[in-house]
Amino acid sequence: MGLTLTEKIIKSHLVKGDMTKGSEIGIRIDNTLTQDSTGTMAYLQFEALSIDQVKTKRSVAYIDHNILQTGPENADDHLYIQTVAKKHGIYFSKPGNGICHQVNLERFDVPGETLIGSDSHTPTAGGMGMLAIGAGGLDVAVAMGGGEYYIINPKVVKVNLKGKLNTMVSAKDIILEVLRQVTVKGGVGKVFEYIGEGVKYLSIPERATICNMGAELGATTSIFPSDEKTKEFLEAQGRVEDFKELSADKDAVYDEEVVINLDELQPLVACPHSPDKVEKVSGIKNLKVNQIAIGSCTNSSFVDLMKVSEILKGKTIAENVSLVIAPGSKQVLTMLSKNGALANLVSAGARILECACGPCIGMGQSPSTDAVSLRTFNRNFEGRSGTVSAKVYLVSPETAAVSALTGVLTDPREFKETVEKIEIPEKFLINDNLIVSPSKTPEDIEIVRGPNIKPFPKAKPLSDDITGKALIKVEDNITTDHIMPSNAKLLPFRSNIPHLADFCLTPCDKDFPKNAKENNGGFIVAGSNYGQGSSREHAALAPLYLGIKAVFAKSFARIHKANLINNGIIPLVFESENDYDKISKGDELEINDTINQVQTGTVYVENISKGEKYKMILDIPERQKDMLICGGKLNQIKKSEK
Ligand code: MIC
Ligand code: SF4
Repeated sequence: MGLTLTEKIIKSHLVKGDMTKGSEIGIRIDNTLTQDSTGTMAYLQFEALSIDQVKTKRSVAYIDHNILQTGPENADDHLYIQTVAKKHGIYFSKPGNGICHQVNLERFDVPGETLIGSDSHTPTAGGMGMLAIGAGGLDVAVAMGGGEYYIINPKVVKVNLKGKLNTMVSAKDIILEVLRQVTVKGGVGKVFEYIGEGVKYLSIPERATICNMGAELGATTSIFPSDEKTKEFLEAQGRVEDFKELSADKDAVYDEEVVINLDELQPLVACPHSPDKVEKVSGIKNLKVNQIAIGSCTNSSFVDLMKVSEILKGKTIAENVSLVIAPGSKQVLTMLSKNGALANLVSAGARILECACGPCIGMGQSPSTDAVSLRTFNRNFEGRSGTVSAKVYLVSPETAAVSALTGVLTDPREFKETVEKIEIPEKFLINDNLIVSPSKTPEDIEIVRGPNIKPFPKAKPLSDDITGKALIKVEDNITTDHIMPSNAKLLPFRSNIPHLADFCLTPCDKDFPKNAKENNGGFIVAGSNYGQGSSREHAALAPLYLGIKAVFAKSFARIHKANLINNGIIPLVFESENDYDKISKGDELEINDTINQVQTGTVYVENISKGEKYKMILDIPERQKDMLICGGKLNQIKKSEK
């Protein structure tokens, strides 16, 4: 029986476990990446491991998220990351060089290798035929130290791309269609492997767009084969030696299949407030638009922005629209400025932003009250833009550019002028002068720590009797943006958990932090897909700081669940979803004989206030059960070193 591409890469990197589907496996990690908003924590944790030099083939630290410098905090964190990187063998991509996933694609991704990153959109590298997975900072720290990375051996879904896209329909519409079919929770425990005749028409940045937004499916990752297009791209990036042809075996067996007829695909839009609320652009009439934002790690490549420039050339954006554009990298911005495309954008009325995440993570450009904002990004969770009442719609660059001209959401196929087909250039402009190499004399490097860098909270070994109140009860699909909001005011405190904790879960209940502190911690009760979205460990560290001992949910998102366990918080799943309805906020709850119960994988929770008992499931491997008993990953590592 043949293997899928996913299975081939896993097999060649397997260090723990076997290829049984659904069982836990440990894989060797060739590459890591971090960005600044999760990076400070990841490097503090790396330092706690006391390892001198990283043991990966390549590790890169990016500055791309926390780029607004309205006080010293972000700049201090940049300096900390720059010095810690230089000392420990890590490449450092300076602010201005671009968004981690875009730059990694251009300069570092290698087909067939593994990558984990402290960012949920790390799967972008799947466009290059890499097995690339988003993880919590601590898992990345351990991988930098040479430790394996653990996942549940995923199911592999074949996404069969039939036919060829029509003009003005693009890669973004493909992933929106996958999201429409599969939903934001349909991808948990799966890898989406793209095959079919449509693949050969998609360039690497287009494939990267699809894999990037595959994160919104809750998937482990997404991947494309490495073929002629991959070779062309690597050649144009001056690194053809990294090319290796890779594909699934002809007789590979897939666990599921999704079919997309590209010829029939239309421009799509994800409506507020979820990436899977997908509709046809042509079906939404007269939606007046206030803001349009083009960029983010999903759609900020050279090809994307060239298409936008072609559409805007010689025109002016509508009076009611504010258009902001953030190129994905210095390479993209330099090329646009050399070939004149930048002039087209600026003279049409675009406001050009730094090559960084920017508005995607609420770092400036928050829309006006109740505004409609069209974005080429990947997430439209409520409030993420920095304006709670804003309605964010996710679209392709073509839809965004045409709508910028009309001022209403417009099907780009209505744009009747000929837009030149944009191919990737034969040679990209290569200049790595903003990538700082690690030091050859690391002992001479002093790590600079600003006053904002506070020690992170550490979990304690599991106690046998846990009591506390149900401090909050939340519904389905609570995102990490709810649990640990991120915006221009809070992002500077990513290395200061005591400060952040005062905002934990406040979009759901503004008194949650106060309540948690007054009650000495307690429990969180949640619906399904709890913790979807980002990889930010802060969504576990802030609850840990507030004394949260366990979360009871109908189901969990993959990265958040791992982050909770890494930090000693027990993620329990209701055996019967009806029990969710029975618990009320404020109920006194108790878990007895916790250590034994954790070991068995079935945990009974007593509701003292109501005289009831609920059966909960802890469906995790032995390694993670032991981790909970030790009080998190760092304690487990310390124990194993004794
Ligand atoms: C995001 O898109 O939410 C982020 C910001 O890139 C996060 C990381 C973070 O919270 O810092 C992610 O996706 O992992
Ligand atoms: Fe940055 Fe947005 Fe991409 Fe996250 S999703 S890495 S914030 S551009």
